[in-house]
Amino acid sequence: MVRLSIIVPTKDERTAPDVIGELYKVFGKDTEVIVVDKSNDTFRKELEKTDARIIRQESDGYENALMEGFREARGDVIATIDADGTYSVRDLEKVIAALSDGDADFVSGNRFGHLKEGAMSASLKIGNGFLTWLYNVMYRRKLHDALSGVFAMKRKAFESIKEELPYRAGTIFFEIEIARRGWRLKDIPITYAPRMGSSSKIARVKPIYGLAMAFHSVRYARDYNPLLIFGGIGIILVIAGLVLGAFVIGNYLATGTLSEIGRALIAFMLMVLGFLSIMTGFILDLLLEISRDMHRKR
Ligand SMILES: Nc1nc2c(ncn2[C@@H]2O[C@H](COP(=O)(O)OP(=O)(O)O)[C@@H](O)[C@H]2O)c(=O)[nH]1
Ligand SMILES: [Mg+2]
Repeated sequence: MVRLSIIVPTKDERTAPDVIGELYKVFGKDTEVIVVDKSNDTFRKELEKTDARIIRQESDGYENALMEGFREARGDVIATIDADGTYSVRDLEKVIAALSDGDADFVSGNRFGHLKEGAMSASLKIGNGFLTWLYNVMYRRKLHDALSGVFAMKRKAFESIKEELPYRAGTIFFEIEIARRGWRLKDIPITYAPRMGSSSKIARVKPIYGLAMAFHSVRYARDYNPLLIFGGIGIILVIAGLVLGAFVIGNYLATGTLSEIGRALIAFMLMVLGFLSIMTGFILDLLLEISRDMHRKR
């Protein structure tokens, strides 16, 4: 019986064979290590010298790479670690151990726990912080780092998202899908070291990748947390309507004539739309709650 499967996504990483060697050293020879490889021939040859099973990735991107590896995994626990040498295998061991605490079905490593000097630029820190905050608000979670390259989950949690088609949201793709199905997520502090030798492979332009992540976080929360989305939009519309309305009334009181019919109509419309949006949020929230309840009872 395979108890643990570790998926290693790699794209031209010089450090990959060392990471794989370390995995066998820490977890033992019987561990299932699956490398999902998008490298050129030079790097491929080095990978083939290791004991890991290598899957050649035909699709693109980190998310597809992990999904392909996870689908092949046979372990009761399914985990991943990046091949770029920025994470420690000992930390992956801690993350996997934390799965047995009984309070989470998905555990990731929080890189802000022990962030080494030069491991993350100031702008990436801000970007990661914002995306983690957004994720937490949308999915009502309490992660400290939503974009870790080290995480582990129970097989039953993965089975529930197995058929999902990955979208470009990095680790957040997995965290969104896991959260939407009601599993418990947490993270524990780990060490994150600077990348040595080569630059990031995950996206051509990281700010655009970040925007895609933010978009997906909100997009999928619409089905998960409609009250927050529709309620938030509704409140903004109502406030805009009230401000415009106050302006029209102020003018009327000052001049004694109602000269701004157009503005008054727009203010009224904004408030009605806002009110409808809030009501939509409540109704969708209620329907979602009912459907979750039925799901639970089945
Ligand atoms: N198979 C595969 N691996 C990838 C791809 N993009 C990135 N990786 C690997 O995924 C891990 C994380 O990527 P990295 O460039 O370090 O992202 P960063 O840490 O966010 O800068 C590394 O081991 C990369 O080699 C891809 O398209 N396919
Ligand atoms: Mg990296």
